[in-house]
Amino acid sequence: MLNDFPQVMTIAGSDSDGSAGAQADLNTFLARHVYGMSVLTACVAGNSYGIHASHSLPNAFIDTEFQAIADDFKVRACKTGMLDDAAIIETVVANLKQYDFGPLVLDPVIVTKHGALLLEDAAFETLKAQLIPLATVITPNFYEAQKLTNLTIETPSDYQLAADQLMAMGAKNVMIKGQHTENQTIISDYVQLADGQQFWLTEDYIQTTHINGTGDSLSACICAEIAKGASVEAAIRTAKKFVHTAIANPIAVGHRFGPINHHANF
Ligand code: PXL
Repeated sequence: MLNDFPQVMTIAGSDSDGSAGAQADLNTFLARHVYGMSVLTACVAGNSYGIHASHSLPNAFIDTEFQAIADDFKVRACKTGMLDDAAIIETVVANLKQYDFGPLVLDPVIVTKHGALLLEDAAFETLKAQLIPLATVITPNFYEAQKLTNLTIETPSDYQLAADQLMAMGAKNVMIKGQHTENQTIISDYVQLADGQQFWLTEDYIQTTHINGTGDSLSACICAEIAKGASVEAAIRTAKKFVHTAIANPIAVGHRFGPINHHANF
């Protein structure tokens, strides 16, 4: 066998309700026609009401997950999601340096939209110093970009400043997902690329409670497109549209904050 079907890997937490984390990533990989694998870092007991418990997996086991994939598969691109603590970040960094898993899309997951912490405070410095330098693309939301740069982001030039800082930390390309404030009918994300391009991606804002897994799916889609040979710019543009379609066509699942709809993209 040539092992040449496009293969990707997510390094993320499992979310039991299927709306976010590794489950959202794998749904996205399927929808984008790549073969998806997962290195699980943690298991979260969650549903549409929120997160009820979370346990990280042992570092030695995470090491073995990486090794099992590296020994057998040809991963063309990978992404990170929930990493939980500094020791897990160090394990992930060591494995990314040991093996060639292709370009890394780093989704710096810190806290869920509903306030649950997915990365310990003490892990920020490790994330900045060790993982960001390995990132081909970093996709913070507005809140995560502020936490990582210590900036207050309000104006378009604040977004640019934050992206400059993330690039100075070593990220090659940056997409900062914009804030949505009340009465805003559009939502814009800021993109700054290694080749110097800077642009905004804008879509209509959709009023819905079904947005779980949005950031996970966006970064997973960028990862999938890069694995198939797309440029970073094309991958980011495709991912923005992919997520918009999945939000614009909600499915009735759960009672409260539901998932985006990956089926809408088949
Ligand atoms: O969407 C952020 C996220 C990432 N990873 C896991 C999660 C969540 C949100 O609930 O549970 C495992």
